[in-house]
Amino acid sequence: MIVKKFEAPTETEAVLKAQEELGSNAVVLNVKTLKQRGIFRLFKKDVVEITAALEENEFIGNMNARKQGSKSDDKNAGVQQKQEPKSSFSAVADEKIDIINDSAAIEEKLDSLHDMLRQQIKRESTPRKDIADAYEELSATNEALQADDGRESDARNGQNNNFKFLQLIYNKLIDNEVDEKYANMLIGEVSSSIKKESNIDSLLSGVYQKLILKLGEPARLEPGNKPKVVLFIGPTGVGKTTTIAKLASYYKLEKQCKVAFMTADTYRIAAVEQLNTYASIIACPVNVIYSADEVESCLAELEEYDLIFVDTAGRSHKDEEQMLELLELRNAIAGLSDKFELECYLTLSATTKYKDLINITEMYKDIPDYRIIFTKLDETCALGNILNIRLKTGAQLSYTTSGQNVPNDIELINEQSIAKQLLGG
Ligand SMILES: Nc1nc2c(ncn2[C@@H]2O[C@H](COP(=O)(O)OP(=O)(O)OP(=O)(O)O)[C@@H](O)[C@H]2O)c(=O)[nH]1
Ligand SMILES: [Mg+2]
Repeated sequence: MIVKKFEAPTETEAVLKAQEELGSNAVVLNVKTLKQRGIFRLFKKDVVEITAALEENEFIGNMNARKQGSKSDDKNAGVQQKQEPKSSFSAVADEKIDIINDSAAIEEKLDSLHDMLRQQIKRESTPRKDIADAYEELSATNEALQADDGRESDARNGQNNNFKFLQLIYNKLIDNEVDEKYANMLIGEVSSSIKKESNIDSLLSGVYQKLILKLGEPARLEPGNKPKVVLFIGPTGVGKTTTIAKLASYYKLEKQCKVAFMTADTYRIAAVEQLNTYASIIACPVNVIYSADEVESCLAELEEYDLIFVDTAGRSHKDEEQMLELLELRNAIAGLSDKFELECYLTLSATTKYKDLINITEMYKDIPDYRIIFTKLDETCALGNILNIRLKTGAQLSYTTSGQNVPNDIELINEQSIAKQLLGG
């Protein structure tokens, strides 16, 4: 892989520079703003530095195409061109660095990440060693490939293999619908810490650990010292009521908590009936409220309960009036903080397009301190949006649901399993 940094006043200009030099297939691995320091900052503007990369074979192809182009130009002009000194890129290309050409072999190895990471999680006491064990084979393959060609495995070959490997991980993240911005950030962070002695094991371990850190510790619903009001908000049909039923059943039946329901979803009779059905199965009271004014009196009746789950009507994130009503409801509950704790859960479907999720979270940005539940994981195979939304909102991830069965199809978010899927799924 050819890796090079380009500087320009804006990101777009830096990307154009990279494309001019490396070709249109160049991939941006990292974007950084370089601040001017000292006295220069008064006179010079900050510049954007991008790290761009391109596969050797594509680079060689581009170089050949350019050579062809310039040869025919020369012929046409009838001018004998003096041989230009080789740029560092063509020198690299000419050397035909002995990288792992068989990217399919590495892809296959990446696919087997599941097993490797499962082993790592099982033996958490020595995670680094497990990764090395699992990837020993891949490293051996690399060495064999280099030895086969009769070439020495020098430091540059090692570096190129590392960048090639990072490129494959980058592709995996994109396949799994991680936003390009976050994939670049992640790979950029790891690539900037590459050392001479880095190898595939340490890179994979680095990316995996960064993913886990970025996904963060999952936030579990816990009964508090005061009665806790657990408010569910989110777009229509994402599974708010079903998720409430799953959590309420768990806390009532497994944890012996005193559980009650309150619903503000009076837009549809079926919605109240749906909650009543679940409530009657687990024998919990249901209070219905029609506006935020009724919150205080309604909660006064539920003071002796540990958890009061509040269902709300699905809101179109495009309807600002509905969003205001929701905010009023939330604020009315928060206003009773001397008697009740409040925990708010924004419920999102993992099947929603990222662009729509961005709009949805924009509309809920006035609701402070919400946690996120992702539903319908069973209906998608790309989990990139979980990472995207976590990084976009900074909100803690909480639960995931993966089916319609109450109470079974819910679990505390498993950041290790999500990281595994993002890398290998
Ligand atoms: N496949 C799948 N379906 C789910 C999941 N969670 C909920 N559902 C289904 O999604 C549909 C909508 O669920 P609800 O719980 O009514 O959704 P809601 O957000 O309360 O909907 P509104 O109140 O209309 O806004 C139902 O058919 C649920 O069975 C899940 O994790 N996976
Ligand atoms: Mg509902």
